[in-house]
Amino acid sequence: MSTTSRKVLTLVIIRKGSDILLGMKKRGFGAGKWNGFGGKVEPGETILEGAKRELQEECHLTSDSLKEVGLLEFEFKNDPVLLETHVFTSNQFQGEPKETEEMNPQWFSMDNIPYQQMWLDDKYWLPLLIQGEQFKGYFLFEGHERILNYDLTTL
Ligand code: 6OG
Repeated sequence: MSTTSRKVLTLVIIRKGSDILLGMKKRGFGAGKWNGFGGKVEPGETILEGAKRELQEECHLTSDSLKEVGLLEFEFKNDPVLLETHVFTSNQFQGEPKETEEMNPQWFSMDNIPYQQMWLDDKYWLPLLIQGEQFKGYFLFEGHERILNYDLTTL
């Protein structure tokens, strides 16, 4: 498939002890799924700045110690846009997660992650993040509920 454009996105997974913070996406792309916090990087900001901004906008947390641990490329069959998604994590943050118009945040125990209500790729790479690994991956979707092929490597 020929890709004609790339969108640069961020995805932030906050950890606290043995819990991780996910948000129920209330609207837009991925609505109805639990996911980390993130979105499009805006012109004039770095990818890290975009990650921090989205974390603040979507659940009111701030973190000065986000670490980039993964790079995921998503394509959808018959869609020329490739989503270049930079994955960050941290266990240091300020504030209490708060529901916003975009997301309803909730802590999940790492052994009780709601994979059934998440993007299908998450069950492949989220365990790597939890184990402290760095990773790079590519996923080709057909629609939102089927992966046609994928490739995932730890770095
Ligand atoms: P907005 O459209 O809300 O940004 N995202 C994905 N996350 C996972 N786990 N799997 C996918 O598989 C994803 N595709 C996109 C990146 C979209 C948010 O959703 C993430 C952004 O954080 C296809 O601005």
